[in-house]
Amino acid sequence: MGERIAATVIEADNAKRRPALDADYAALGERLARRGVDIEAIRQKVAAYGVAIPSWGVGTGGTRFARFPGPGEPRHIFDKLNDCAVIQALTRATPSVSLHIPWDKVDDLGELTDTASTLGLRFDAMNSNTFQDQPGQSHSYKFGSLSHSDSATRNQAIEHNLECIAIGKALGSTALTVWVGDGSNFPGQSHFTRSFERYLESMRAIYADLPDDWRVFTEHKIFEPAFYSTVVQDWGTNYLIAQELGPKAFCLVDLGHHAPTVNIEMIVARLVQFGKLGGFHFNDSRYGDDDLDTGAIDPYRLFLVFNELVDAETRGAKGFDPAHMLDQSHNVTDPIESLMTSAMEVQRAYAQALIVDRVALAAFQDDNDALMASETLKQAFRTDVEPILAKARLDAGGAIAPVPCYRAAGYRAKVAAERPQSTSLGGGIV
Ligand code: LRH
Ligand code: MN
Ligand code: MN
Repeated sequence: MGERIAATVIEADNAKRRPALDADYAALGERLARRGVDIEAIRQKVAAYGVAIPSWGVGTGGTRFARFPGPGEPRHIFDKLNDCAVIQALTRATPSVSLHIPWDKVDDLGELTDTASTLGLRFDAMNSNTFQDQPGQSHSYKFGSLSHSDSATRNQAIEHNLECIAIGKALGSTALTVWVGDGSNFPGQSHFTRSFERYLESMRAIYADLPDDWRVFTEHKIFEPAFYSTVVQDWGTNYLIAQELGPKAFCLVDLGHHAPTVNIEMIVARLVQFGKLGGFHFNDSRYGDDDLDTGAIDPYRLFLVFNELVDAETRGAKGFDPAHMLDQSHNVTDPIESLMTSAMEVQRAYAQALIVDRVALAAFQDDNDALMASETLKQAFRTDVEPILAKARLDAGGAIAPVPCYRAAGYRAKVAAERPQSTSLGGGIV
């Protein structure tokens, strides 16, 4: 298709909003200056920040019960890349895409690389998939993959991960994310120790194939699809995996993969402290792995996670270089609008964390002044940093207000005319 979002639409929409933004930015700049914060320094950091879009996020997801496909759903990886390019054009916060194999059919790697570079997109971590059976597959993952009791099934799962690395190498990716659905539904169904030993042995084979400049991220999840036990259930097991495998192995924290009351920001701090925080799958949830839009339910928790990240960045924590990705699934919204909103929420949490008065916070912590320590965080969280985000987008050629601008551009209607209505109604997406 021709121009995805006409530059003239962005310019016209920005022109309307520019006077208000300039006034708001100046007012916020004054307010922050009174707190000793230089707004320009914050804007530069925000402008340099990026979060990867999951290729699977631009389609409509579903629940275990149903899927309600939206208009203009991407048909293949090239449509998905176009949608990702729209998100990046408007938000300037999402320069890369995280692929999922074999959900993304990548037959022509040259064409894929060319398309991505024409669209100005890079490839982030590769995601493997051994939690579903694919047509023609020799061995079923019904009872597990990398930890399966049958070695031929484990080997098939290992081979798939090696293929993901090979594809990623051709695309310029430098990381592999491994999440397995392995686990059990009944007490006694599987032997905890033996299945974890088998998982580790399989992961060692994958690790051995990692190029020198690659990292592997293992992703834990407390439950689902297995409902009694999962092999990689929590950050403790995840940390053990990273320790066992070696220096290129790190833990990935998906915000939806913990028990509802778990203190995720503290897990982040622990993994940072021991040099094993690999990255994030950002999303939000209320009950389980809800995969709701990032910051939709508990933006304060997202801020507290970023508070730990900025703390680590500020004190130059050793080996600190986490990957940032979204991982969400959309049932009732236009996925492009949801992903844009989520990318901006992540950026907002980052900006708010950047303006925390860390000197004051440390002093309150040393004095055991619980109330003022908490208020110091709250002061940053309550600050409306939107003008900083909007200015960063504007300066980079993006939209001051991405969602209204996207609607004004009529992109969804245009692609709906080109892409046949999806008829896939089944549920079962993770
Ligand atoms: C599992 C998960 C994992 C998968 C993705 C589709 O719940 O978070 O990251 O790859 O969902
Ligand atoms: Mn995930
Ligand atoms: Mn998940």
